[in-house]
Amino acid sequence: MVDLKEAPKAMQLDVVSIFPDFFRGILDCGLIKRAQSGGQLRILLHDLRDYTEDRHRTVDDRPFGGGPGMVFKPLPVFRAVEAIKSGEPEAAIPVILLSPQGRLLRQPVVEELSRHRRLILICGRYEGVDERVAEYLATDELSIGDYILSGGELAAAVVMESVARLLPGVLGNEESVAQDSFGLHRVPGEPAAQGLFDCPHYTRPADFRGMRVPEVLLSGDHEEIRRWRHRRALEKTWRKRPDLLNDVDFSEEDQRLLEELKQASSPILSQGG
Ligand code: 9D3
Repeated sequence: MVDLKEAPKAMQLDVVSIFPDFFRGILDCGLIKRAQSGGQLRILLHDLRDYTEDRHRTVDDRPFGGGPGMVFKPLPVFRAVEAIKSGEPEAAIPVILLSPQGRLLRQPVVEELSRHRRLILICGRYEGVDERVAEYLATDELSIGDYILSGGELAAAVVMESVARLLPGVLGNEESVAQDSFGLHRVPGEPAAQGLFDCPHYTRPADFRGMRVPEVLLSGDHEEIRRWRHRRALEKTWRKRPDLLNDVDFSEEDQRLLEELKQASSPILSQGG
């Protein structure tokens, strides 16, 4: 008999999509597979067509008021979510609609999601989903970035992986320790993704077709290496994503370092943050 109180805390993701097969390869590989076999994650795929009520299993219809394309009908989506929630006494499960109009998925949002015991993910397609789904059924609307996809499936997969790696026990010791071992300056309580970029990494050979690994890394001087890595992390962030630096609380030493870097180089490209 399994004692439920002792069972590992696991997260369950219920995904509603017209292409459940899209996720098969993702569930069977790498970190997400490991999280599932380790018992930290359970992913249930639901075919939206199973929740239709007509003979043709129709999920979409033409938009009221005219215009091109098709819109997901509300009924199958509502029925799917109601069926998934049934058996859950208290229905406080977040219902997340993946949509280009959603709030942007960034690491703090991923952290927030990872604290729930269950999530329901709804993948839209076509021109979109009947607005009543966003207004009355979904508790949250998420986008993974400002570019156009054909549907929410890829976005749901991004949510899956980014959340799975935060579940306790999913990352191996090496990986999680590696995240913290560089002594980089970060926003307290936030992971590297919201702080600074990592420093550059190199492996053997030390000379690859005349492209040499920075000498300091071969020196064995660990204090010198630590300072070099920190400086390069600051520099890389300043050059590639200067917007990220706005969110970081720097020590006085780092502020001096940054001023130096800003004198010496300019951003390669500016991206909106
Ligand atoms: C051609 C229709 N578009 C008008 C500009 C609106 C539109 C509706 C539905 C565009 C894309 C989609 C399908 N995309 C998603 O469902 C989606 C998405 C995305 O496209 N980009 C970033 N994140 C996400 S999350 C879901």
